[in-house]
Amino acid sequence: MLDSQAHVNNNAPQKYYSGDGTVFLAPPDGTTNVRTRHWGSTVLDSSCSDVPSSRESLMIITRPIEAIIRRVSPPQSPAPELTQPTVSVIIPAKNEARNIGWVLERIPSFVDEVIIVDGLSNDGTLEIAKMISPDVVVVHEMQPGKGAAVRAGFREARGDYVVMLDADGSMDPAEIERFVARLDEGYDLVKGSRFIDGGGTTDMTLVRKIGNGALLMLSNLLYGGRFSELCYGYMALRRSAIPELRLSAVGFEIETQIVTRAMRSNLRVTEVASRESERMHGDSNLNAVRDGLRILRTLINDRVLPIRDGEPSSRPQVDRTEQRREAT
Ligand SMILES: Nc1nc2c(ncn2[C@@H]2O[C@H](COP(=O)(O)OP(=O)(O)OP(=O)(O)O)[C@@H](O)[C@H]2O)c(=O)[nH]1
Ligand SMILES: [Mg+2]
Repeated sequence: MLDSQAHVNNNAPQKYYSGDGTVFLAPPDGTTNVRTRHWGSTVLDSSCSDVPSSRESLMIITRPIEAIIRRVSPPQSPAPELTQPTVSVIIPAKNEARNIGWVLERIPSFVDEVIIVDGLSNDGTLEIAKMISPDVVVVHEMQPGKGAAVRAGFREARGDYVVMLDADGSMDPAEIERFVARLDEGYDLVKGSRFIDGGGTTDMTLVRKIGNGALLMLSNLLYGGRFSELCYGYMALRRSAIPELRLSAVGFEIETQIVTRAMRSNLRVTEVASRESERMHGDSNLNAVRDGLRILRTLINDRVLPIRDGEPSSRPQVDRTEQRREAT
């Protein structure tokens, strides 16, 4: 992931540049990677004192001019945040013992919190998860359904950003970085898409493709979006935007409801390319007809009915140990 290293200085943090322009900071003791990001072409990294002097001279001249321009022009994008937004990852899991290890091992090191929302698994999913990531937060959700699990995870998440992905090994956790990068740009909701350049899927039958396409067309028609994807569970949101969505979905219609409610609330929504593989092991929990109908009902209801607050599905038990970053 890190493709080059620059500016080694014993007293200052070490900077690493990733392929997408992200800057990583490693403290001098080398304990962990603390990520900073590029804001446009400016690197917000005041702690590093190794900027070339010719650049410094140029900045002395251009800074006052930039300040004047900033004062007279309206803000184009949110002001850069001074502290690094924290990232929570939510993973709904029901009997994913043979897949969860693969997922957890690939969670990027900049993620602050990983929450597994367990749906009464009886195959050792949690034991394996704890063995691989002892600091994982476990939410025990009694109510069946992916939607109930995702909502329980949202309630428990503490990060500024919340990313959701599946536990079956069909979504690559390395992609989290590109979702987070779009939230950094100011978007409230970032949807993974298998149908834009760079995306793809090997996990969709013809029936599912037709159903997904039809539901997508209806969704764009009803909500005025121009999206390429509807029923895909790799997404990232600003946590501050979640209460506005007033989510109530219980099953696989949760992803659709996140989109319909975001559109109704005029949130800033975008898509990023994502590649979906087949689930690694085990059986799907999705039933194309039953869940397709639930998605259709959600699309129509959310357009015509007033939105009511979603009730917490149950009172899930939560096992929380130390934060991920502290434990590394
Ligand atoms: N906690 C919880 N998680 C669930 C439940 N149903 C599904 N999940 C999880 O939600 C994610 C998506 O479910 P899948 O069965 O993979 O559904 P899908 O991806 O549409 O179907 P496939 O493409 O066949 O894998 C997986 O991580 C499941 O373990 C549930 O009732 N409770
Ligand atoms: Mg799956």
